[in-house]
Amino acid sequence: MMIPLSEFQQRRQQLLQQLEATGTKAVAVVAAAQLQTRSRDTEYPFRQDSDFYYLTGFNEPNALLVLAPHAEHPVQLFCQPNDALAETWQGRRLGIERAVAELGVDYCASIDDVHTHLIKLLDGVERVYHHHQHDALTHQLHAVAAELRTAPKRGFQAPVGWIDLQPWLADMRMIKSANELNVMREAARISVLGHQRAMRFAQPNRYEYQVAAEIHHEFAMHGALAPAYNTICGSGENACILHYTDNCAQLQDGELLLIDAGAEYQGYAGDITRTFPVNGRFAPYQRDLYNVVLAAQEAALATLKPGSDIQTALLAAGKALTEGLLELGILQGSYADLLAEQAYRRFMIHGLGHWLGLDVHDVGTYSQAGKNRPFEPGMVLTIEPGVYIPHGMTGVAEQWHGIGIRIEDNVIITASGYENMTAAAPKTVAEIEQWMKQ
Ligand SMILES: [Mn+2]
Repeated sequence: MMIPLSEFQQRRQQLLQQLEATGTKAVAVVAAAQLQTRSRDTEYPFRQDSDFYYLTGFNEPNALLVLAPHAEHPVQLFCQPNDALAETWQGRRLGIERAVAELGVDYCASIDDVHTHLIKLLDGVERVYHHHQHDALTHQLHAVAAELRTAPKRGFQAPVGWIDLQPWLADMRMIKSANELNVMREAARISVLGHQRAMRFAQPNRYEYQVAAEIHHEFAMHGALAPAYNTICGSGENACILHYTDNCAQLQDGELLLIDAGAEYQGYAGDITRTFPVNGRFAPYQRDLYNVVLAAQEAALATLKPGSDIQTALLAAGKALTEGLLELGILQGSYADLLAEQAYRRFMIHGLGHWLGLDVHDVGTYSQAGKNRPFEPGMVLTIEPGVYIPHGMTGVAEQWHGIGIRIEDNVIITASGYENMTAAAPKTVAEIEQWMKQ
């Protein structure tokens, strides 16, 4: 399961056409990610820039893609040349010749010579589209422009328009192709396996990081080399810390364990959350609150279809949460008032979901012309309501304190509704207890 070369070429063609459609002489420049130091001379595992990967499928640092519709070679890549000694130390490189053949670009040269090439490529260009948030690239392009500006007598003309490329790529990446959806189904499938394994493994006295290690092992055994983001294994009150990644506590009998973990497969993210009892059996009060969150998730999921939007899903989830929390006495008052003042928001401070793709919190706008962006087939998002009641929360009976529950699935908007890619991860109380008994 892979994105074929033709699809990467098609994406570059689309960008070339958009550049031409500006009616100006315009180029786009996209940089690869750089290695990040972890400690002294060791680095974090390399993760490619998502936009660069989306356009190239190329997984090396120190590379630059230039799209120049007016140039003799409209698609140009600059990358690390083959170097026997460097490759012996640091790893294999694709190299110049193979880059042309395997990545399907029109022209490739060494990244060491990129400045000279950029002088030629940017001379006489009116607009440069690039990622404004990439400081190193911005700096590099401005240095090229500065040089062009100093030599008008040689006929050089520096670009005058510097435009952020990110919105174009965000729009492209938002609607997933059939190939992307297949890769994402695989990321989802592997993510489900990780959660299933965690449920089998968890028991009192084991540690949160040991549960995380089980999940990562399962990911690797199914071809996902890394998690898509730092795995969250929060037992007891740790579940109330939304981005808890310490994962250092020992699991206690009687607590719930919240796991938010997803595999990265071929660059695409899975992002599942499940909450289950460490000892395999929900206490009655835990089950009751769990079912409130589950009902909210199901209510939100039921609204998903083309033309609807995330606000509609949130409204449905909010109603279910208000109803459920009122029934349990966690909220008190009239349903209508509580709903109107969004009283449930005290227990769920985060959003209901987010776009999902190459980035776990994927690119793409959530509103359009001041309105929520309507769903279209091929959009992928998470639906993840939660309830969190940390210790000391005033106005809530003490039996609820120290409990955090979130349930998250990954869905594709289809022509008629939605497809839940992560439905196989045990989710109802009965499914979870059954699974954990095995
Ligand atoms: Mn998420």
